[in-house]
Amino acid sequence: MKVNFAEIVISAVTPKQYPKNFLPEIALAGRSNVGKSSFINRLLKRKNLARTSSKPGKTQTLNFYLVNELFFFVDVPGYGYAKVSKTEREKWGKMIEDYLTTRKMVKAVVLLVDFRHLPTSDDIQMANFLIYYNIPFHVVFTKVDKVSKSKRQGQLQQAINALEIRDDTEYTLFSATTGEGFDKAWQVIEEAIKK
Ligand SMILES: Nc1nc2c(ncn2[C@@H]2O[C@H](COP(=O)(O)OP(=O)(O)O)[C@@H](O)[C@H]2O)c(=O)[nH]1
Ligand SMILES: [Mg+2]
Repeated sequence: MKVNFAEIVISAVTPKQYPKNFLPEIALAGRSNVGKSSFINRLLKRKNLARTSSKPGKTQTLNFYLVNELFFFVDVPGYGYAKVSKTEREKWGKMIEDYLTTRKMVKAVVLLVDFRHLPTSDDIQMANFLIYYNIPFHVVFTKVDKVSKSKRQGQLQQAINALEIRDDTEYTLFSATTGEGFDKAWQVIEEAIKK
């Protein structure tokens, strides 16, 4: 997709603030620091549209990025961020769950998983949640530039086993640094927003 226009429309803290133009939404889920913002920036060829950080972010908002007046990327930051209170975490968890299970415009979830490590219990929980609610999802393994080519096949098999996703679940090996996986990721997204 040729991106002519990309802009953050709202950082929503309550469902009332979700956009009302009802375009397809691609939700990006993953632990904080997994590379969600970097994924968005790389795909949209913008340096800093989505703010990246080396520190795990504590912004608990749903960030809606409008692309070409055609669809939204929705950055769902924050799970696995331990430094917020339990109440905060529960409130946030509920907001994500409600969004993903009730929002009709969500065409697919991109579940980002750090390829340098095995999936965490948070990642596994998220995958289970998506499977349980029958929400279509695609796994994007991030930071693959950090894993040598010779280790990738083994790492991939272990990660897929750990996530307990079906063998035919689609995935992309992605690097925001090198651009690996760029075409595949776009292909998946374009497919999803047509549905
Ligand atoms: N080597 C490498 N680092 C990455 C990649 N993607 C993100 N990072 C780094 O990981 C950190 C967190 O990235 P960010 O996009 O802010 O993660 P978010 O919290 O999920 O939005 C930043 O320091 C990024 O530069 C990647 O593909 N390769
Ligand atoms: Mg981010």
